Amino acid sequence: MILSRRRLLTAGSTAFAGAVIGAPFVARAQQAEFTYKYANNLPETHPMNARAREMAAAIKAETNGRVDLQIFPNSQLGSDTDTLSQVRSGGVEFFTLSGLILSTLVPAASINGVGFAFPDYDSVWKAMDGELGAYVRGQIAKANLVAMDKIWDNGFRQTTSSTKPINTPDDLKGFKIRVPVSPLWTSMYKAFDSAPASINFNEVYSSLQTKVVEGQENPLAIVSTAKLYEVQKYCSLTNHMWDGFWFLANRRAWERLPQDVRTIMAKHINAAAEKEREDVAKLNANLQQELAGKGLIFNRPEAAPFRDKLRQAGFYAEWKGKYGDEAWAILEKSVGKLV
Ligand code: X2X
Repeated sequence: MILSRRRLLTAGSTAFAGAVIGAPFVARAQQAEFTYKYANNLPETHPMNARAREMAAAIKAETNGRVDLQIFPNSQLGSDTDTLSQVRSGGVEFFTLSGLILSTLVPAASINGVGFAFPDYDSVWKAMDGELGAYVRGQIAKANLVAMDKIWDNGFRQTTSSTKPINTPDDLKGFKIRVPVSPLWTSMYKAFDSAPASINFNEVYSSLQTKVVEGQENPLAIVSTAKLYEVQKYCSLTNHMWDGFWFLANRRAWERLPQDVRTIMAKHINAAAEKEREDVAKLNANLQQELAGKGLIFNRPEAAPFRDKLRQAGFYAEWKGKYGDEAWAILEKSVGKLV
């Protein structure tokens, strides 16, 4: 059958129209229903941001594009102190923050950072995924923030210096050390008769470079990814504190999300936390050789003299009084008697 040119064009246009109208609507890149900001203070190369990027992609996929979680690493939206204000006001919807810095708002949140308390990762996760973590999340909820169930890992903190290794508590006397903005950090180094300077992380590298401070303390994964080895000479494996990051949500922003979206997001955020923990523990266990290759000189001091000095200075008794008997009892269940 020979179709006239007119018939073909008519048929073609009808077919085309049918194809467009009848075919399932091919979604343009669907505009997200919820575009939320997640801020953190770590370098893009830190496992936290690698896992966060995976997490954001998984959330977008499982919500069919309804949620676009935008990641702002490296204190891009402001210092920790600024960003804590923003997550409280809703300027950002999510923020990962050390409980020790959060303690400026939620005092109990620093309890996992009590000096020389946790001996190893087994005791850390038993506490933070158990009774102590639940207690702290309950306290955080009273500040109108939501903390996801799984805390992210920062690691056991080590002491770096441009002037000398730290072998004994006496080496900390007069030591000009940067500490994050947190009453517990300041209190601990004052108990060692050091000279602690409270500085947000985004100013640490320059403070070390200009010798405003001699040293700082952080897990090896941070010393490496923030390139602190470029401005430090010694690294003393003091293991003086375990520190983590609560994945915090602004309550109003979190509750604006439909329940099914919240369930999907919480699942992927907590799964990312558990993968990040594995990454960080591996990094912290294997980085010493790499950092020594970059010039850092390592030593491993005994912990007992430091713990004895804190006890003699009344540090543990002071913080037992600040946290209260209930919280302190939960901590000692995990780490043994401290006072
Ligand atoms: O500020 C620090 O030292 C850091 C990056 O470890 C924290 O966020 C607590």
